[in-house]
Amino acid sequence: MRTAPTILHLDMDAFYASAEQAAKPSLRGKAVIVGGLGPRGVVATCSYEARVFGVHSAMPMAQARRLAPNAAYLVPRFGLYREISEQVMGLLRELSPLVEPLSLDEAFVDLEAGQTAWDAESARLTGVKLRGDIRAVTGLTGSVGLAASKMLAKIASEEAKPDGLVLIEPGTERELLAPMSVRTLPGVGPATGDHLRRAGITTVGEIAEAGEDELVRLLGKAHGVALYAMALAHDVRPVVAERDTKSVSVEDTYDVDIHDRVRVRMEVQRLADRCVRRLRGAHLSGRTIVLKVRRYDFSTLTRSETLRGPTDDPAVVREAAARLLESVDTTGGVRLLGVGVSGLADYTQEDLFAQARTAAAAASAEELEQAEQEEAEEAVEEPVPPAERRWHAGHDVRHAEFGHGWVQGSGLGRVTVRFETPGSLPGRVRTFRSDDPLLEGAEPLPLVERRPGDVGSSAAGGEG
Ligand code: DCP
Ligand code: MG
Repeated sequence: MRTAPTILHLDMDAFYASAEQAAKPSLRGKAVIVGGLGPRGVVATCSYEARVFGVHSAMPMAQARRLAPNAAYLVPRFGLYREISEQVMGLLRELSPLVEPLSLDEAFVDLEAGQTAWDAESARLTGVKLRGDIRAVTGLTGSVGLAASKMLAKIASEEAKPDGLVLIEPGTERELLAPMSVRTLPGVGPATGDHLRRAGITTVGEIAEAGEDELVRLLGKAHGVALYAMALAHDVRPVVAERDTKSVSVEDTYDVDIHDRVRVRMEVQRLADRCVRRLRGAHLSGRTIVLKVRRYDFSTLTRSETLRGPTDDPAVVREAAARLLESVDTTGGVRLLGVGVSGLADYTQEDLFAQARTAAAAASAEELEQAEQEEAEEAVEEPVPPAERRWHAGHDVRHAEFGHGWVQGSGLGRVTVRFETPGSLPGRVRTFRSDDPLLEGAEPLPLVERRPGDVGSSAAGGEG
């Protein structure tokens, strides 16, 4: 294990909720809850102001409404969060080639590998500067943990929350871990926690005292040995940069859950086409088609089908993805879909597929181009025709007379809009008929105004 605290873990604070507060001045300092607002919706996250009422991620929305009836309830805007995430990951990649993203708002960085830190002091300075840069570029706060291992760096950032930095000096790890709950350790969920508690073990220190043999008796060889090592703060897992290409995949998260089965099928076809374009772009073909579905309640399924040989034929990938979809129940709504191809070969076995390529398959190349065209057009068009437009709480709108705002609520043929922007003072509310022709959907505005020469302008285009 290394001897300097040069592994950094970053985790943005109340990520989706903070982004919404930054976008909507009237919500700053207030309880904000982001998630599915339908009858079976769950909380994605909430602001720290809402957490004092006991609201937390993955809680049923109905329960959150009972606990915090006066909070602002918003539908997530994944496009916005993804953009912010890219800015943040760009800043991390300026620190090191070894950046391991764990989710949109969380990543490990090996500072030593980037030569941006070599001891406690340089690591702390790098962490402080990073937090400042994140603030300047995104307008949001992130918490930083620094330690000599991934496990401790993550524990440190958790301790630092919200809006802080904690550095764990190498050598102090065991002392620090000892009084903490066993649940702090990675891989200890409710079941293992209960199991240990029945054996009288509730803290990390008690695991260390119990000894490896006892842990193995309690939890079996693999889990016991691993847990004992973690209790002693032994963790030599390296920071791994985004993996070498073992698969090519594309996915989309939807701002609003898709309930309509026909629409789900259409999206899967579109993703299959996009995936094949990527595959062809990289001069690859693959044997295994993978479908990924995340449902309204965050349960995530993957289904796969392996073909006899590798393909880069859009018709074949589409058909396989469609078949896989038929085995997945999507009635509660779908928030993410993905299509991937793995089992890659770096050539196309044209001859193998020669027999399979029918006139239809030949035509599909054309269709593919057409789909591409359509996708490009879609980007500039209103996604939903005005006649059947639905107003989603939290989404941006533009009124021809009153300017930019966001939907505060809607129903009974009315929509209430608050007119404010990230840089404005808290704005006023006005109510319109939901078919008001002067009102239209709008794209999110940047949270921080960009000026040429800002750190942001280099980060925005940053890549690994
Ligand atoms: N998220 C989600 N559903 C969950 C957990 C998280 O949709 N069950 C989303 C919303 C979060 C984001 O992922 O904003 C990041 O998750 P975190 O666990 O890091 O939670 P936050 O960033 O919201 O809060 P914290 O300050 O505790 O990190
Ligand atoms: Mg977070």
